[in-house]
Amino acid sequence: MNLFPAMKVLPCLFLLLAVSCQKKTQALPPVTVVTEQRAEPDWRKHALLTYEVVKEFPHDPTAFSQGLLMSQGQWVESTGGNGATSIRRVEKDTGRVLLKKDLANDFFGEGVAELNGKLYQLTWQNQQGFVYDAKTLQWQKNFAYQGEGWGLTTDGKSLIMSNGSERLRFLDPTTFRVQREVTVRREGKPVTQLNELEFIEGEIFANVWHSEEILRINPADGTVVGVIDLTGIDAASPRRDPEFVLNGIAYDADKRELFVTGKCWPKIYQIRLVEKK
Ligand SMILES: [Ca+2]
Repeated sequence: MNLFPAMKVLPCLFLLLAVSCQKKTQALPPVTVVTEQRAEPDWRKHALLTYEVVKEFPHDPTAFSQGLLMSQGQWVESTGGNGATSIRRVEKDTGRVLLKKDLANDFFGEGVAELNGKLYQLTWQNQQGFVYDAKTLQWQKNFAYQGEGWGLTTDGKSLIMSNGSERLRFLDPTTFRVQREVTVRREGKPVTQLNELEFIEGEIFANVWHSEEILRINPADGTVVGVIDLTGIDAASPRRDPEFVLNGIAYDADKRELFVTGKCWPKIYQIRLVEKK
């Protein structure tokens, strides 16, 4: 029996054990867990809110606003009307149109959302939506859906769509399949005519057609958790048409700035939400 190889290996084993034992007894370096706590917005505390105007921005008074969002410091707007439908990028402070794509006369534009470098635009009754490159507005493809298209936003994963009813539909942004739907209920009763949308701090803010209220909706189950009363916000502007109603919510998530406008309103208002007493 030749013990020599074992004799050679044993000291190595002892050495390894010694090292591993030493490692076990060594104090672990302190672990610093960096968690970026995003403070809850103040408005979350109140179910009934109203507004203070922080700043006014120019808005094209011929833009029949059906979808509004903030993208890299610029407005993206989808306008409606047969023969007046467009998607555009607009300079925030001046209202200057930087890029604009007009759609054919038989399309009536509706909501718009930005996700992963693409813009998604709905149409009202065409049952066709469009995908564009978000920076260049270069058209990429069409997509189909059932029923009418009204408002559109995103929670960063799904497209969230209204259709004038009390239902909000969550769509896969790649296949456009319906993932789920929620019924929006205010004090237990379904609310119809849900229009322009914006996903804000984990909630869905929704315009209601012909109303000066914005609803705050829990995306999990459709419950209305709060209401924002915007009565009179554009009262100083000349009202040329009863259809020129509040419609358009945009949010700058980095700066936590909230903006609203309406169809053919001459202004976009940056607002601060305050408790309605
Ligand atoms: Ca919006």
